Amino acid sequence: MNLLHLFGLPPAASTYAADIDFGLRLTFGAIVFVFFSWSVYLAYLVFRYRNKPGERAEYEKSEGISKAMIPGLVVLVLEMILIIFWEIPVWGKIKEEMPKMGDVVEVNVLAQQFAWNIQYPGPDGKFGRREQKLVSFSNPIGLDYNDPAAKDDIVLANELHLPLGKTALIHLMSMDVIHDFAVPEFRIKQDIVPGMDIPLWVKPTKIGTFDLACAQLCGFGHSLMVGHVVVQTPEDFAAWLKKEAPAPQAASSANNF
Ligand SMILES: [Cu+2]
Repeated sequence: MNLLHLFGLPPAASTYAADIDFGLRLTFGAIVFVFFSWSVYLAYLVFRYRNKPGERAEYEKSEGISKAMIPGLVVLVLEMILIIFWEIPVWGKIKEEMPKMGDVVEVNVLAQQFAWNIQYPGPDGKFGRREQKLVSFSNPIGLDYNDPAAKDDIVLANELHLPLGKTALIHLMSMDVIHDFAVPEFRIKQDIVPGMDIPLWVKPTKIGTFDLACAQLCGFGHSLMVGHVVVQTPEDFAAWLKKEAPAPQAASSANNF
């Protein structure tokens, strides 16, 4: 039986999911080991130094490192090794090494109370200008259709499509309060802070539909803020993009709102 299922982890569907899972298992294993060895040691001490007739407690001043501190120091050293040689490199890979522009799928994710707005730049590869005063029911992200770059943009609600095996660069932005982009299968959880464009990359490794949840209590409808991530083959993704592309006249009529 796969131990991961015991921990209730969902299937892993991104290139760095295995690194995160390794960390989870290592941390869990280490905690189990420390807990049981400490319990045995504690039981031994309770028995060894139990109250006996005619014996009084002794207190001695310890200077420097005493023997009793050794287990704590061992744990400290192991934690330092874990942080320096595992956590920092993995964190750096995920959060600092942003993919090079060019062969990536770029998409804007604009979170709002209580929905996920998804914006693809369209064939021109450029996101259209957005302006807050243009936000309306029919134009939830305030896209400025006078901007030529906006004409072919694709705007969707609660459905993020990504191609399999291709790096996606996701720009996380909020239109109101702090939200959090969480896709458990990708092992991603990233806060979205108003006024910031927070880049996040992911390379999906599994075809499927995964939940996109808001992991930051963001208001009354927080629990309803659920979207989906649909991972498709690159061919299906390209066909889907083509199907979703706005017709030129649709773009100009949207201008009248
Ligand atoms: Cu939210």
